[in-house]
Amino acid sequence: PFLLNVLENQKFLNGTIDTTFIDEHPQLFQFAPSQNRAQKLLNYLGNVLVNGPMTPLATGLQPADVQPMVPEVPSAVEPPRGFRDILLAEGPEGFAKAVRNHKGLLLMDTTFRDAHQSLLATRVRTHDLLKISPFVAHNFNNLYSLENWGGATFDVALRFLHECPWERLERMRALMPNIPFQMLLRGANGVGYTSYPDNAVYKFCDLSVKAGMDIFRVFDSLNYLPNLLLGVDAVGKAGGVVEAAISYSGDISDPSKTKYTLDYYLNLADELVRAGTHVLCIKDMAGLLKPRAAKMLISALRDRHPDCAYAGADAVDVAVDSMSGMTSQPSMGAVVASLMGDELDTGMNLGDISQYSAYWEQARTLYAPFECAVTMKSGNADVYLNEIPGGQYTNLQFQAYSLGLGDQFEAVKKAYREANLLMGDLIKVTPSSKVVGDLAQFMVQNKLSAADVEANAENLSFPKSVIEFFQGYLGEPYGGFPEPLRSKILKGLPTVDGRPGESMAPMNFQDMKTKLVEEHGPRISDYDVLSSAMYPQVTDEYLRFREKYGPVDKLDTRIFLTGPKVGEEFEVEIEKGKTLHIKTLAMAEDLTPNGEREVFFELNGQLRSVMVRDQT
Ligand code: 3PY
Repeated sequence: PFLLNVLENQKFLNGTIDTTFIDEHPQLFQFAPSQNRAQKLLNYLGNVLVNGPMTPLATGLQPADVQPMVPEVPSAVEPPRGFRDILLAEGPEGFAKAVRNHKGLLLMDTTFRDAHQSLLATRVRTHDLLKISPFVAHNFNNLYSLENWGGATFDVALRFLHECPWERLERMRALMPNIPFQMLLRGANGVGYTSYPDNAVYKFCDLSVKAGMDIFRVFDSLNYLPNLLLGVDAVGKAGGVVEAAISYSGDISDPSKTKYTLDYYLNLADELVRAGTHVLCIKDMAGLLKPRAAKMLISALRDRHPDCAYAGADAVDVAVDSMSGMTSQPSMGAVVASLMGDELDTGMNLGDISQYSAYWEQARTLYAPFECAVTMKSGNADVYLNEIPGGQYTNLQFQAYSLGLGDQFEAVKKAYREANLLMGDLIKVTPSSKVVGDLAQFMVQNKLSAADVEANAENLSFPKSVIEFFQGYLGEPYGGFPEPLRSKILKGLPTVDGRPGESMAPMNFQDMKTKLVEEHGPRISDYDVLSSAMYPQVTDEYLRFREKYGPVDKLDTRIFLTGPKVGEEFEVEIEKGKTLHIKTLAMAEDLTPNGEREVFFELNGQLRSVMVRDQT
C-alpha cells in the first residue's frame, strides 16, 4: 500500500518532489531480515532428535522429566523494598554504611552463580533462573545481594547454552528490582582467562552497570595489586559498588607457612581500602579459612579499618539448601536457623527458604547430566593439602572420571600440590588455578615428578597457559617467578613487565561492531561487541548458532538438552504474549538420497517438517 500510494501521488509523478533525503540515507531501506524464529526452533529440535544433544552432556544421565513447582507470589503487588533501594537512593558509600550499621548478619545468596558453577558445571539456564526470580524478589528482599553473574557464567552462557549473558542480566533485573545484584569480576581478566586492554575492562564494567549490575566482587588471581587496582577503578568509574577481594590461600594460623601471612593480607587490605573500596571481601575460593584463622584475620582487619564493611563478618556467602554443600557454599537454611534468637539473627524466614529450596531441588534434576554428585559424594579435607578451588575441583574430578580414570584424580590432586610449589606457591583462583591445573595434568600424563620437571624443563613442551604465565601475561606473583625454572621454560621468549593490560593496544569497539555487522547482520548490539571483546571466537559461534537455530534459550531445559519425545506437545513462549504450540509428530524412517531425514511437527496446529542431515 505504501508504494501504491506513492505511485498515485501527483507531485511524485511530476518529479517535483525532493527525494535527496532518501538518496542520502540508503540505510532506511536496509530492513532486518525476517527472524522466522519458529522455523529456526524446529530446525534445532529436528537436529537434536536426529543427531542427539547439540550441547555436550558431561555424563550419561538424562535430565528429569519434571516441571519444577514455582511458588506463587502475590500478583500486581510490587516486591518490598530492599537494599537496592538504599543503593539507588544513597549511592555506593551510603549502601556500604547501611550494611555496616545493619544489626543482624547479612547474606549474599550465591544460588544463581557460584552454586551451579560449583555443582552443575555452570549449566543453569536463564529460563530456570527467571522462573524463580519473582519469588526471590518478594521473599528475600533483606539479602545483602544476589550473586547472579560473572565468573564462568558469561563464557558458559555463550559457549554451551547458546544464550546472551547480557539479556540474562537485563531480564533478571526487570523481575528483581529491589535486591542488589552481585557479580564476580576477575579484575584485569574481566570475565575471561587472560588479560585484556584496559579500555575493554572499563567498557565492560560500564555496560554491566547499565544492564543492571550493582556490586562487583573484584579479585585478581595472583592478588597482583596493579591488576586489582585497575578493576577497582573501572568499577568505581562505572558507578558500581566496589567489593574488592583479598583471595585467601595458605593458612595464617599455621606458623610453618611463611609466605601468605597475616601481615601479607593486612597490607593488601590497606592498599585496597586506600584505593577506595566500598566493601572489603575475603574470598576463600577453596574453603581454606579455618575458624581460628578467620578470627585472626577479621578481628585484625576490624581494628585497622573500623568503618569499612567486611564480607565474612557483616555479610557471608550462602547458597539455598538444595544447592549448597561440598564445593558450593554453606546452606542458607542452616545459617539462618543457627542464628535465630541471636543478636546476629538474619530475620529470614525458614518457610520461604524451604519453598525456594524445593524449587531448586527439582530444577537441579533437569541438569542431571552435569551433576557433580555423580562423582562427588562428600566434602574432602584433602583440600587443605592441595588448595584446589571449588569449581576447579569438580572439573578435574569430572575430567578424570569421564576418561574412566577415577584413580587418576588422586594423582592429579597430588600433582596439583607439587605444581603449585614448583611455580612458587601461588594464590590459586581463576585463571592462575587453571595454570596450576594444566601443569598438574601435564605432569600426570607424562609421568613427571616435580624433580623431573625441574631437571628437564628445557626439553619439555609445556602447556601454552604455563608458558604464558611465566611470560608474565597474568601479572607478577607475590615473591616473583621461580628461577631458574622460569628461564628454562621460556628459553628466551619475551616477557611482560608490570601490568599486562598497560602495554596492550586499546580495542576499537566501532571497528569491531562494523566487522560483526558485516559477518552477522544488522542486529549486532553493543552487548555483542563486548561479548566479542571477551570471547571473540565463542561469540562468533554463538551468533552463527542463533542465526541458524533461533531463540533456543526459550525452550524448557529438558527439551533444550535432549529434545522432545515423539508425540510430545509443549509450548515455547518466544516473547511476551507470543507462544508457539509444538507437537513432535514423527521422524521419517528412510533417509533421502542426500542423507537427510525428515522430521514432522505440528506448529500452532499446522503441519510443518524440517530436513536434517543425519550425522549419526
Ligand atoms: C571464577 O573466577 O569463576 C571463580 O569462581 C573464582 O572463584
